[in-house]
Amino acid sequence: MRIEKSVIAAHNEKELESHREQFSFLGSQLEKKNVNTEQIIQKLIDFQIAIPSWALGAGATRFGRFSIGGEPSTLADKINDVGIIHALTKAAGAISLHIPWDIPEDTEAIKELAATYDIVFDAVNSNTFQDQADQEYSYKFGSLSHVDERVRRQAITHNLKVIEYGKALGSTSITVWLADGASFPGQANFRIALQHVQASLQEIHAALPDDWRMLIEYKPYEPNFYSMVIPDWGTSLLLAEGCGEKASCLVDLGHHLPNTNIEQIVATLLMKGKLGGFHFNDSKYGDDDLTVGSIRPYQLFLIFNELVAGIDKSNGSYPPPAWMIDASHNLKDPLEDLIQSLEGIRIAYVQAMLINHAELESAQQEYNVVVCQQILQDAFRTDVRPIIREARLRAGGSISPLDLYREADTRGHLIKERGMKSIASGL
Ligand code: PSV
Ligand code: MN
Repeated sequence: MRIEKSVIAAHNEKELESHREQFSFLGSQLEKKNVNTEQIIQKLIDFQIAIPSWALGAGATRFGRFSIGGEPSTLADKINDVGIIHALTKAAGAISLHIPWDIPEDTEAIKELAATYDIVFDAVNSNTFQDQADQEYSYKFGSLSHVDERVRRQAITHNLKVIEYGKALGSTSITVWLADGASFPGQANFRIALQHVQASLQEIHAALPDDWRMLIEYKPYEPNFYSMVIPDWGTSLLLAEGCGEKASCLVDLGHHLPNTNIEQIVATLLMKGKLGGFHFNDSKYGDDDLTVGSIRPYQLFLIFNELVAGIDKSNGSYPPPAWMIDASHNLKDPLEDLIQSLEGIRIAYVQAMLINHAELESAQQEYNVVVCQQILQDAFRTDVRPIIREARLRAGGSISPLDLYREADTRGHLIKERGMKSIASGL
């Protein structure tokens, strides 16, 4: 199923008058504060977020999985689903593949299909956290950190193969996330495990094409519960620096212990030029993979404040991080959930762009704590949704993507096409 431009235009027509009123009111309010709304809209139109190929079907907890019907069971179906999201939002012009869940059999045909939806291929992800039917050695006790050289070799070879798939698709980065670690004290030698991972990553890094990046993702626990070999941003940075120029860190919002100051981590990595990628989601306790902005929208806004400030300060010398949503959907229709996540991300981004950094910096210089807070909260409490709707409208998307998704009975059509029992590969 495709959402045709004419359907979007007809739906927009109904909403146009009310949208224009809201946008012009907000525009005049912001003008008084010297905010350049036009510039913000352009930045928003350019800001594209990748959809992970594994988040398009029903997720699961270890207690159960509830199918939603019409799930995409092939890579082509997954691209089609991202195409629907992108047609509606004009914010998701990229897909991120996880290998071997999504091995493209006919790369050219897949690329052509993606191009018809205006979708490019973002980071490719390797998977050495599960065993595959045809693999010789098990990853039960680890992969790049394993004590057995043959297991490490197998995992390195897999990563090199993932780079080859990525090259064929036009990706320019690989994300490495390791489940390696230990669930019991004494189970593993911390130093040896880290040395193995460093050496393995160096080998993968050496195989990267010139214009590629390797993004090293960290996570404090799960699936291992006592220690992970790459538990935090510090270890990720240490490994990235040990690899070289093309290696950097990937921040997944769900991969922090409760109350960690993620915005400070973001600022530090940006300062070091080592923030390479971002996985958006939201959480209350752990790696809950919930809809972006559903639990802690203020934290997301503070993170975007650091991103906007850090990237702007670099005056274009800093390649923007690879942006991706990494979520899982147990209760909602995944496409609706992803549309909500995109909205949450874009709201935080626009609010952060409202902050007058010169004013904030001078208030910081004077330790004017009250004004500092005021500047941030004034931006956070602005309802910027009319700007987001305007950006979507100008880019050819829908003013109200979620409403149109439902009115067009998109899930109903997908169920008719694919049946109730189709299952998406992934977690
Ligand atoms: C691990 O929790 C993670 O965040 C990594 O990015 C994986 O690639 C992804 O989720 C899917 O398991
Ligand atoms: Mn992730």
